[in-house]
Amino acid sequence: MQHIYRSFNSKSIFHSSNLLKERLREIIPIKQALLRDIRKQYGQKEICKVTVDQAIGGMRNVFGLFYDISLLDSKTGITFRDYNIPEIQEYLQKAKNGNEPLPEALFWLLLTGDFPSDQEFKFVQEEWKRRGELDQETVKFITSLPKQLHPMTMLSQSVLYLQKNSTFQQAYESGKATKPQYWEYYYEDAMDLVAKIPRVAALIYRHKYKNGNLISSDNSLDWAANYSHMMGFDQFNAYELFRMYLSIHADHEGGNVSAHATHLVGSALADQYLSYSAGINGLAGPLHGLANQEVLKWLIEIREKLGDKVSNEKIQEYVLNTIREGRVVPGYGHAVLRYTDPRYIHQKNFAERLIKDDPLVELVKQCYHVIPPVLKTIGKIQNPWPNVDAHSGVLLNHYGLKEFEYYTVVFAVSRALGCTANLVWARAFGLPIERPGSITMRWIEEKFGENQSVK
Ligand code: AMX
Repeated sequence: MQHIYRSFNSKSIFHSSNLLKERLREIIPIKQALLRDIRKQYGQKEICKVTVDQAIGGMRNVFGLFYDISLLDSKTGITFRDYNIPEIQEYLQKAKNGNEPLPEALFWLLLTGDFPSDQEFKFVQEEWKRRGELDQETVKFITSLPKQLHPMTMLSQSVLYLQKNSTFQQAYESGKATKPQYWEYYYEDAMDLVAKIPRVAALIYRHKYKNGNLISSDNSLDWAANYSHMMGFDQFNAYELFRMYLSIHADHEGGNVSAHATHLVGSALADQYLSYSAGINGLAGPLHGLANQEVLKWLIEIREKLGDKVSNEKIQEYVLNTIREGRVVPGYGHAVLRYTDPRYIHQKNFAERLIKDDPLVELVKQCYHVIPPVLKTIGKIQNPWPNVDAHSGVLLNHYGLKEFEYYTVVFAVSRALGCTANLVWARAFGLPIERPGSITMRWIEEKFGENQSVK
């Protein structure tokens, strides 16, 4: 417990030996000038038209958000600052004898657009160790949460509790923060929040499922491995799974519910804690991040109802029944992607490399061949292929994380990287409060109907 209780003495936020902040100080004026130029040159260009269907239908293919740190292509999937998943696996720092990218390095990439040098990578790692401890009151708050709460509810509440540490909120309230400095406070809050979030998440797990039998952090480990360790999973391959998982779920451009909710709330100058907790609440929806718990539930249900060795025909029938019952097939489909999610492929490769003879992993593999052809027969489904959530649960389950209700928390820990990095840039760019217009049925009828009274 010693590590968990030790409280952190914050240094001045303008401390000079802060490699990442120094790098941002160099880049931000350049990017600000670039954005000014872009607005000057292209500000009046039209990106796309918006139809009534799109306004009602969740704004698919309406490009109305500016989000600079990652981009999703419907065919090729996610790129983080222009690098796809195989590239980040190849170029980012890895653990000794490891194969998976380390989230510390990904965070540097998301914030700066550069792959970090070893020294820069080490800087982030050490900073997160230095900032990662939780004070005693926070530990007490988390370990007093009612155990019947969903772990995502516990996570959101814990992040809101941590808001007491927000340097931005304090500086704004005292009138000290000026607009050009906002990003610096958001940066400090991002570094604190990301450093602490694995401890918060592990405490929730041990409190809810392991009788409050807490495990101290081990600062000889990297950020992801330490999370795995504090959860109670100490095999090297479990560490590798956490490194991989926490890297590939970090960001998925700006329009998904968790990234967008964080960005939107942040646009009102709500600090990182308030904004990211809004993102967590969105991630807890079953059509978004909660799908990973739903997938495992669904797979276990198949095995319970149909036995260990399920035929392809039985799976097909099960899929059709799920749809007939008005449920979705979890882990399949996507609002943007139109092919198999590269994050799914990455996890599939991980499983093929490291996991032998796990019936649930085998079932996921079998589903990959069986489900898409069935979904293709349902005309309305735009994407019959698996998304990220179709695979992650069985991997976590394999290394001992059996409580599937908790899976979205691991997703949320990863999403902290993208959500908070984006907000640093949103403040650096001085983006305004978001306020799209909305319309009513009457407005539509009056605009397009015979009388056309709306201009
Ligand atoms: N099973 C059953 N029906 C599906 C389906 C699936 N996997 N995917 C789409 N559909 C249905 C939709 O519910 C919709 O039906 P409706 O018109 O009766 O409401 C219709 O097909 C058209 O949907 P779409 O345009 O293909 O997808 P969308 O953009 O509206 O929704 C998503 C995307 C992800 C919500 C949807 O595919 C879905 O519910 N998938 C299952 C849940 C899931 O895996 N979510 C995780 C997504 C990744 C993430 O955010 N973590």
